[in-house]
Amino acid sequence: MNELLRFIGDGDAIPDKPVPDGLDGKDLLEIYRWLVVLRTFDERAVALQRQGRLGTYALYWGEEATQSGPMYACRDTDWVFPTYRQSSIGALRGVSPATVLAWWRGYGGTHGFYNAREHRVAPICVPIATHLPHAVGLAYAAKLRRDPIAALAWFGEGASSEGDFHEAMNFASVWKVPAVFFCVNNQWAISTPFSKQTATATIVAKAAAYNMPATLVDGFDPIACWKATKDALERARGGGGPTLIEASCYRIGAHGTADDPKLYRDDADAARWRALEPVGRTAGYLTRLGVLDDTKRSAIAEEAKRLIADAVAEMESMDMPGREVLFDYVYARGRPDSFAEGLDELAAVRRPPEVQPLRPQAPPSTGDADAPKGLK
Ligand SMILES: Cc1ncc(C[n+]2csc(CCOP(=O)(O)OP(=O)(O)O)c2C)c(N)n1
Ligand SMILES: [Mg+2]
Repeated sequence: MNELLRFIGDGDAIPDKPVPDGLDGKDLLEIYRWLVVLRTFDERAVALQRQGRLGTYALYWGEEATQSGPMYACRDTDWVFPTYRQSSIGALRGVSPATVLAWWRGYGGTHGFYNAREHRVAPICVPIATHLPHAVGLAYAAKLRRDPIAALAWFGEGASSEGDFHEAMNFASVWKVPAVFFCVNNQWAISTPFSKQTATATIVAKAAAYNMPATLVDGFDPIACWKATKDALERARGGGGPTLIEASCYRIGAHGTADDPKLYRDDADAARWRALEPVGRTAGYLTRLGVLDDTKRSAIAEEAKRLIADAVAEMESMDMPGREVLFDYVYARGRPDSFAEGLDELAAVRRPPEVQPLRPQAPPSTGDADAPKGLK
Protein backbone atom coordinates (compact mmCIF):
# COMPACT_ATOMS: atom_id res chain seq x y z
CA MET A 1 0.00 0.00 0.00
CA ASN A 2 1.50 3.35 -1.05
CA GLU A 3 1.36 6.12 1.53
CA LEU A 4 0.29 9.57 0.41
CA LEU A 5 3.23 11.99 0.19
CA ARG A 6 2.22 15.41 1.49
CA PHE A 7 4.03 18.41 3.00
CA ILE A 8 1.47 21.19 3.02
CA GLY A 9 -1.20 21.10 5.67
CA ASP A 10 -4.45 23.03 5.61
CA GLY A 11 -3.71 25.22 8.63
CA ASP A 12 -6.23 23.13 10.55
CA ALA A 13 -6.74 19.34 10.75
CA ILE A 14 -3.97 18.41 8.28
CA PRO A 15 -0.57 19.19 9.86
CA ASP A 16 2.31 20.87 7.98
CA LYS A 17 5.53 18.92 7.44
CA PRO A 18 8.97 20.54 7.21
CA VAL A 19 10.16 21.67 3.76
CA PRO A 20 12.11 18.80 2.14
CA ASP A 21 15.83 19.13 1.40
CA GLY A 22 16.63 20.88 -1.85
CA LEU A 23 14.18 23.78 -1.58
CA ASP A 24 15.07 27.16 -0.08
CA GLY A 25 12.87 30.24 0.33
CA LYS A 26 13.60 31.43 -3.21
CA ASP A 27 12.54 28.07 -4.66
CA LEU A 28 9.35 28.05 -2.62
CA LEU A 29 8.42 31.52 -3.83
CA GLU A 30 9.12 30.52 -7.44
CA ILE A 31 6.95 27.40 -7.17
CA TYR A 32 4.21 29.61 -5.73
CA ARG A 33 4.69 32.24 -8.48
CA TRP A 34 4.27 29.50 -11.09
CA LEU A 35 1.02 28.40 -9.42
CA VAL A 36 -0.26 31.95 -9.65
CA VAL A 37 0.79 32.38 -13.31
CA LEU A 38 -0.98 29.12 -14.20
CA ARG A 39 -4.12 30.06 -12.26
CA THR A 40 -4.22 33.53 -13.83
CA PHE A 41 -3.87 32.06 -17.32
CA ASP A 42 -6.62 29.54 -16.63
CA GLU A 43 -9.13 32.01 -15.21
CA ARG A 44 -8.49 34.48 -18.02
CA ALA A 45 -8.82 31.76 -20.69
CA VAL A 46 -12.22 30.70 -19.32
CA ALA A 47 -13.40 34.33 -19.38
CA LEU A 48 -12.13 34.75 -22.96
CA GLN A 49 -13.95 31.62 -24.08
CA ARG A 50 -17.18 32.83 -22.47
CA GLN A 51 -16.83 36.10 -24.39
CA GLY A 52 -16.39 34.23 -27.69
CA ARG A 53 -12.73 35.19 -27.95
CA LEU A 54 -11.42 31.56 -27.70
CA GLY A 55 -12.94 28.54 -29.44
CA THR A 56 -12.95 26.06 -26.58
CA TYR A 57 -10.85 25.58 -23.50
CA ALA A 58 -9.96 22.75 -21.07
CA LEU A 59 -9.65 24.40 -17.68
CA TYR A 60 -7.36 23.02 -14.98
CA TRP A 61 -8.56 25.07 -12.00
CA GLY A 62 -7.19 23.32 -8.86
CA GLU A 63 -4.65 21.17 -10.75
CA GLU A 64 -1.89 23.81 -10.82
CA ALA A 65 0.23 21.97 -8.21
CA THR A 66 0.49 18.96 -10.53
CA GLN A 67 2.14 21.28 -13.07
CA SER A 68 4.16 23.80 -11.06
CA GLY A 69 5.81 21.19 -8.78
CA PRO A 70 6.91 18.67 -11.47
CA MET A 71 8.05 21.46 -13.84
CA TYR A 72 10.19 22.93 -11.08
CA ALA A 73 11.79 19.50 -10.57
CA CYS A 74 12.92 19.36 -14.22
CA ARG A 75 16.17 20.52 -15.68
CA ASP A 76 15.79 22.65 -18.80
CA THR A 77 17.32 19.77 -20.77
CA ASP A 78 14.55 17.33 -19.78
CA TRP A 79 11.66 16.95 -22.21
CA VAL A 80 8.09 17.43 -21.04
CA PHE A 81 4.96 15.99 -22.68
CA PRO A 82 1.76 17.86 -21.76
CA THR A 83 -1.86 17.01 -22.55
CA TYR A 84 -4.65 19.52 -23.21
CA ARG A 85 -5.00 19.74 -19.39
CA GLN A 86 -1.46 21.18 -19.05
CA SER A 87 -1.72 23.37 -22.17
CA SER A 88 -0.01 26.43 -20.70
CA ILE A 89 2.84 24.57 -19.02
CA GLY A 90 5.25 25.68 -21.76
CA ALA A 91 4.78 29.23 -20.48
CA LEU A 92 6.92 28.18 -17.50
CA ARG A 93 9.69 27.41 -19.99
CA GLY A 94 9.66 30.27 -22.45
CA VAL A 95 6.73 29.34 -24.69
CA SER A 96 4.72 32.51 -25.27
CA PRO A 97 1.36 32.32 -23.45
CA ALA A 98 -0.05 34.23 -26.45
CA THR A 99 0.81 31.22 -28.65
CA VAL A 100 -1.05 28.90 -26.29
CA LEU A 101 -4.09 31.18 -26.30
CA ALA A 102 -3.94 31.34 -30.11
CA TRP A 103 -3.87 27.52 -30.18
CA TRP A 104 -7.10 27.47 -28.18
CA ARG A 105 -8.52 30.08 -30.55
CA GLY A 106 -7.99 27.55 -33.30
CA TYR A 107 -5.06 29.23 -34.99
CA GLY A 108 -2.44 27.00 -36.51
CA GLY A 109 0.84 27.74 -38.18
CA THR A 110 3.39 29.93 -36.52
CA HIS A 111 0.67 31.65 -34.44
CA GLY A 112 -0.63 28.57 -32.72
CA PHE A 113 2.37 26.27 -32.52
CA TYR A 114 5.65 26.68 -30.73
CA ASN A 115 8.87 24.97 -31.64
CA ALA A 116 8.86 21.84 -29.50
CA ARG A 117 12.60 21.32 -29.89
CA GLU A 118 13.51 24.84 -28.86
CA HIS A 119 11.66 24.53 -25.56
CA ARG A 120 11.77 20.76 -25.10
CA VAL A 121 8.01 20.91 -24.65
CA ALA A 122 6.27 18.33 -26.85
CA PRO A 123 3.12 19.43 -28.72
CA ILE A 124 0.01 19.63 -26.55
CA CYS A 125 -1.56 16.18 -26.87
CA VAL A 126 -5.33 15.85 -27.27
CA PRO A 127 -5.75 12.16 -28.23
CA ILE A 128 -5.71 10.36 -24.92
CA ALA A 129 -2.43 8.58 -24.00
CA THR A 130 -0.93 8.74 -27.51
CA HIS A 131 1.97 10.87 -26.28
CA LEU A 132 3.10 8.26 -23.73
CA PRO A 133 4.83 5.97 -26.27
CA HIS A 134 6.38 9.13 -27.78
CA ALA A 135 7.83 10.07 -24.40
CA VAL A 136 9.19 6.54 -24.00
CA GLY A 137 10.68 6.65 -27.51
CA LEU A 138 12.40 9.93 -26.76
CA ALA A 139 13.69 8.59 -23.45
CA TYR A 140 14.93 5.42 -25.15
CA ALA A 141 16.80 7.51 -27.75
CA ALA A 142 18.38 9.53 -24.93
CA LYS A 143 19.49 6.32 -23.27
CA LEU A 144 21.04 4.98 -26.48
CA ARG A 145 22.87 8.27 -26.99
CA ARG A 146 23.97 8.38 -23.35
CA ASP A 147 22.34 11.79 -23.11
CA PRO A 148 21.66 12.41 -19.38
CA ILE A 149 18.11 13.71 -19.76
CA ALA A 150 14.68 12.40 -18.87
CA ALA A 151 11.17 12.61 -20.34
CA LEU A 152 8.26 13.61 -18.11
CA ALA A 153 4.73 12.94 -19.38
CA TRP A 154 1.41 13.94 -17.81
CA PHE A 155 -1.83 12.04 -18.32
CA GLY A 156 -5.17 11.57 -16.62
CA GLU A 157 -6.45 8.49 -14.79
CA GLY A 158 -8.80 7.93 -17.74
CA ALA A 159 -5.75 7.51 -19.98
CA SER A 160 -4.70 4.49 -17.91
CA SER A 161 -7.48 2.52 -19.65
CA GLU A 162 -5.86 3.03 -23.05
CA GLY A 163 -3.55 0.48 -24.68
CA ASP A 164 -0.97 3.20 -25.31
CA PHE A 165 -0.53 3.62 -21.56
CA HIS A 166 0.20 -0.06 -21.00
CA GLU A 167 2.48 -0.34 -24.02
CA ALA A 168 4.41 2.72 -22.89
CA MET A 169 4.73 1.43 -19.31
CA ASN A 170 5.85 -1.98 -20.52
CA PHE A 171 8.49 -0.77 -22.97
CA ALA A 172 9.73 1.85 -20.53
CA SER A 173 10.30 -0.73 -17.85
CA VAL A 174 11.74 -3.49 -20.07
CA TRP A 175 14.16 -1.03 -21.67
CA LYS A 176 14.73 0.86 -18.37
CA VAL A 177 14.33 4.20 -20.08
CA PRO A 178 14.63 7.57 -18.28
CA ALA A 179 10.90 8.38 -18.26
CA VAL A 180 8.54 9.63 -15.57
CA PHE A 181 4.81 8.93 -15.92
CA PHE A 182 2.85 11.59 -14.03
CA CYS A 183 -0.80 10.62 -13.65
CA VAL A 184 -3.15 13.38 -12.55
CA ASN A 185 -5.95 11.41 -10.94
CA ASN A 186 -8.65 14.06 -10.84
CA GLN A 187 -11.27 11.28 -10.43
CA TRP A 188 -13.16 12.12 -13.62
CA ALA A 189 -12.72 11.38 -17.29
CA ILE A 190 -15.37 13.76 -18.62
CA SER A 191 -18.46 12.15 -16.99
CA THR A 192 -16.87 8.77 -16.15
CA PRO A 193 -15.94 8.50 -12.46
CA PHE A 194 -12.79 6.76 -11.29
CA SER A 195 -14.85 3.85 -9.89
CA LYS A 196 -16.02 3.01 -13.42
CA GLN A 197 -12.58 3.52 -14.98
CA THR A 198 -10.58 0.74 -13.38
CA ALA A 199 -10.89 -2.13 -10.94
CA THR A 200 -7.77 -1.13 -8.98
CA ALA A 201 -8.10 1.15 -5.96
CA THR A 202 -5.29 3.38 -7.21
CA ILE A 203 -3.34 4.02 -10.41
CA VAL A 204 -0.02 3.36 -8.65
CA ALA A 205 -1.20 -0.25 -8.11
CA LYS A 206 -0.66 -0.79 -11.85
CA ALA A 207 3.08 -0.18 -11.55
CA ALA A 208 3.54 -3.63 -9.95
CA ALA A 209 2.63 -5.31 -13.24
CA TYR A 210 5.57 -3.52 -14.87
CA ASN A 211 7.97 -3.92 -11.94
CA MET A 212 8.18 -0.14 -11.75
CA PRO A 213 8.55 2.01 -8.62
CA ALA A 214 5.54 4.19 -7.89
CA THR A 215 4.69 7.12 -5.63
CA LEU A 216 1.31 8.42 -4.55
CA VAL A 217 1.22 12.15 -3.82
CA ASP A 218 -1.28 14.81 -2.79
CA GLY A 219 -2.03 16.45 -6.14
CA PHE A 220 -3.03 19.72 -4.46
CA ASP A 221 0.43 20.01 -2.86
CA PRO A 222 3.09 21.37 -5.25
CA ILE A 223 5.91 20.45 -2.89
CA ALA A 224 4.84 16.80 -2.75
CA CYS A 225 4.54 16.83 -6.56
CA TRP A 226 8.01 18.42 -6.78
CA LYS A 227 9.61 15.93 -4.39
CA ALA A 228 8.21 12.80 -6.06
CA THR A 229 9.12 14.07 -9.54
CA LYS A 230 12.59 15.22 -8.51
CA ASP A 231 13.44 11.81 -7.03
CA ALA A 232 12.01 10.03 -10.09
CA LEU A 233 13.89 12.25 -12.56
CA GLU A 234 17.16 11.75 -10.70
CA ARG A 235 16.71 7.99 -10.70
CA ALA A 236 15.80 8.10 -14.41
CA ARG A 237 18.81 10.21 -15.40
CA GLY A 238 21.06 7.98 -13.31
CA GLY A 239 20.03 4.84 -15.24
CA GLY A 240 17.52 3.56 -12.65
CA GLY A 241 14.61 3.40 -15.11
CA PRO A 242 11.08 4.80 -15.11
CA THR A 243 8.69 5.71 -12.30
CA LEU A 244 4.92 6.05 -12.09
CA ILE A 245 3.60 8.94 -9.98
CA GLU A 246 -0.08 9.31 -9.14
CA ALA A 247 -1.20 12.76 -8.02
CA SER A 248 -4.44 12.31 -6.19
CA CYS A 249 -6.73 15.32 -6.54
CA TYR A 250 -10.13 16.26 -7.91
CA ARG A 251 -11.36 17.99 -11.05
CA ILE A 252 -13.04 20.87 -9.25
CA GLY A 253 -14.22 22.56 -12.43
CA ALA A 254 -15.86 21.27 -15.59
CA HIS A 255 -14.05 18.98 -18.06
CA GLY A 256 -13.99 21.88 -20.49
CA THR A 257 -15.99 24.91 -21.46
CA ALA A 258 -18.52 22.73 -23.32
CA ASP A 259 -19.24 20.56 -20.27
CA ASP A 260 -21.71 20.96 -17.41
CA PRO A 261 -20.75 18.62 -14.53
CA LYS A 262 -24.02 19.39 -12.70
CA LEU A 263 -25.60 16.92 -15.11
CA TYR A 264 -23.65 13.94 -13.78
CA ARG A 265 -22.18 14.67 -10.33
CA ASP A 266 -22.95 16.28 -7.03
CA ASP A 267 -21.73 19.88 -6.70
CA ALA A 268 -21.13 19.31 -2.97
CA ASP A 269 -18.19 16.96 -3.72
CA ALA A 270 -16.35 19.61 -5.72
CA ALA A 271 -17.05 22.14 -2.98
CA ARG A 272 -15.42 19.86 -0.38
CA TRP A 273 -12.27 19.41 -2.49
CA ARG A 274 -12.12 23.13 -3.23
CA ALA A 275 -10.99 23.74 0.34
CA LEU A 276 -7.73 21.93 -0.51
CA GLU A 277 -6.99 23.85 -3.75
CA PRO A 278 -3.28 24.57 -4.10
CA VAL A 279 -2.93 28.33 -4.57
CA GLY A 280 -4.48 29.42 -1.26
CA ARG A 281 -3.16 26.39 0.58
CA THR A 282 0.43 26.97 -0.57
CA ALA A 283 0.15 30.67 0.26
CA GLY A 284 -0.96 29.67 3.78
CA TYR A 285 2.00 27.28 4.21
CA LEU A 286 4.54 29.82 2.95
CA THR A 287 3.03 32.48 5.20
CA ARG A 288 3.29 30.18 8.24
CA LEU A 289 6.94 29.58 7.26
CA GLY A 290 7.54 33.34 7.05
CA VAL A 291 8.50 33.11 3.35
CA LEU A 292 5.45 34.95 1.97
CA ASP A 293 3.68 38.10 3.16
CA ASP A 294 0.86 40.25 1.80
CA THR A 295 3.20 42.60 -0.08
CA LYS A 296 4.95 39.75 -1.90
CA ARG A 297 1.65 38.01 -2.51
CA SER A 298 0.08 41.00 -4.23
CA ALA A 299 3.26 41.74 -6.22
CA ILE A 300 3.20 38.15 -7.57
CA ALA A 301 -0.51 38.44 -8.40
CA GLU A 302 -0.02 41.79 -10.18
CA GLU A 303 2.92 40.52 -12.22
CA ALA A 304 0.94 37.45 -13.33
CA LYS A 305 -2.04 39.62 -14.32
CA ARG A 306 0.22 41.86 -16.42
CA LEU A 307 1.88 38.86 -18.10
CA ILE A 308 -1.44 37.33 -19.12
CA ALA A 309 -3.02 40.67 -20.10
CA ASP A 310 -0.07 41.25 -22.46
CA ALA A 311 -0.52 37.73 -23.86
CA VAL A 312 -4.22 38.39 -24.52
CA ALA A 313 -3.40 41.65 -26.31
CA GLU A 314 -0.75 39.88 -28.40
CA MET A 315 -3.09 37.02 -29.30
CA GLU A 316 -5.80 39.46 -30.36
CA SER A 317 -3.38 41.40 -32.56
CA MET A 318 -2.62 38.24 -34.62
CA ASP A 319 -4.21 37.86 -38.04
CA MET A 320 -6.27 34.73 -38.56
CA PRO A 321 -4.03 32.37 -40.56
CA GLY A 322 -5.08 31.29 -44.06
CA ARG A 323 -6.93 27.98 -44.41
CA GLU A 324 -4.03 26.46 -46.33
CA VAL A 325 -2.22 26.24 -42.98
CA LEU A 326 -4.18 22.99 -42.58
CA PHE A 327 -1.66 21.47 -44.97
CA ASP A 328 1.42 22.92 -43.32
CA TYR A 329 3.57 21.18 -40.73
CA VAL A 330 2.34 17.73 -41.74
CA TYR A 331 5.86 17.08 -42.96
CA ALA A 332 9.02 18.51 -41.48
CA ARG A 333 9.67 20.55 -44.62
CA GLY A 334 7.28 21.90 -47.22
CA ARG A 335 4.17 20.30 -48.72
CA PRO A 336 4.39 17.32 -51.08
CA ASP A 337 2.90 17.73 -54.60
CA SER A 338 0.14 15.29 -53.69
CA PHE A 339 -1.37 18.01 -51.48
CA ALA A 340 -2.12 20.20 -54.52
CA GLU A 341 -5.48 18.55 -55.12
CA GLY A 342 -6.56 19.08 -51.53
CA LEU A 343 -5.51 22.71 -51.66
CA ASP A 344 -7.54 23.25 -54.87
CA GLU A 345 -10.57 21.65 -53.26
CA LEU A 346 -10.15 23.86 -50.22
CA ALA A 347 -9.92 26.98 -52.42
CA ALA A 348 -13.26 26.02 -54.00
CA VAL A 349 -15.01 25.76 -50.62
CA ARG A 350 -16.89 28.92 -49.77
CA ARG A 351 -15.48 30.66 -46.72
CA PRO A 352 -18.00 30.67 -43.88
CA PRO A 353 -19.03 34.11 -42.71
CA GLU A 354 -16.36 35.63 -40.48
CA VAL A 355 -17.08 34.73 -36.87
CA GLN A 356 -17.25 37.90 -34.88
CA PRO A 357 -16.20 37.72 -31.26
CA LEU A 358 -19.12 38.36 -28.95
CA ARG A 359 -18.95 41.75 -27.33
CA PRO A 360 -21.29 43.24 -24.77
CA GLN A 361 -24.03 45.06 -26.72
CA ALA A 362 -25.68 48.34 -25.86
CA PRO A 363 -29.40 47.83 -25.13
CA PRO A 364 -31.54 48.61 -28.21
CA SER A 365 -32.56 52.27 -28.39
CA THR A 366 -36.28 52.96 -28.16
CA GLY A 367 -35.70 56.19 -30.09
CA ASP A 368 -36.55 59.66 -28.92
CA ALA A 369 -39.93 59.65 -30.66
CA ASP A 370 -41.11 56.79 -28.42
CA ALA A 371 -39.72 58.20 -25.21
CA PRO A 372 -42.41 59.33 -22.78
CA LYS A 373 -42.58 63.11 -22.65
CA GLY A 374 -40.51 64.70 -19.91
CA LEU A 375 -38.14 61.76 -19.63
CA LYS A 376 -35.55 62.79 -22.23
C1 LIG B 1 -8.14 8.47 -27.98
C2 LIG B 1 -9.19 9.39 -27.44
N1 LIG B 1 -10.36 8.89 -27.07
C3 LIG B 1 -11.32 9.72 -26.57
C4 LIG B 1 -11.08 11.07 -26.47
C5 LIG B 1 -12.15 11.99 -25.90
N2 LIG B 1 -11.73 12.45 -24.58
C6 LIG B 1 -11.22 13.69 -24.41
S1 LIG B 1 -10.82 13.99 -22.83
C7 LIG B 1 -11.34 12.47 -22.32
C8 LIG B 1 -11.27 12.06 -20.88
C9 LIG B 1 -9.88 11.87 -20.39
O1 LIG B 1 -9.88 11.72 -19.00
P1 LIG B 1 -8.54 11.66 -18.19
O2 LIG B 1 -7.55 10.81 -18.89
O3 LIG B 1 -8.87 11.30 -16.79
O4 LIG B 1 -7.97 13.17 -18.28
P2 LIG B 1 -8.64 14.53 -17.73
O5 LIG B 1 -9.52 15.04 -18.83
O6 LIG B 1 -9.39 14.21 -16.49
O7 LIG B 1 -7.48 15.45 -17.50
C10 LIG B 1 -11.84 11.74 -23.41
C11 LIG B 1 -12.39 10.38 -23.32
C12 LIG B 1 -9.83 11.55 -26.90
N3 LIG B 1 -9.49 12.84 -26.80
N4 LIG B 1 -8.89 10.69 -27.38
MG1 LIG C 1 -9.29 12.55 -15.18
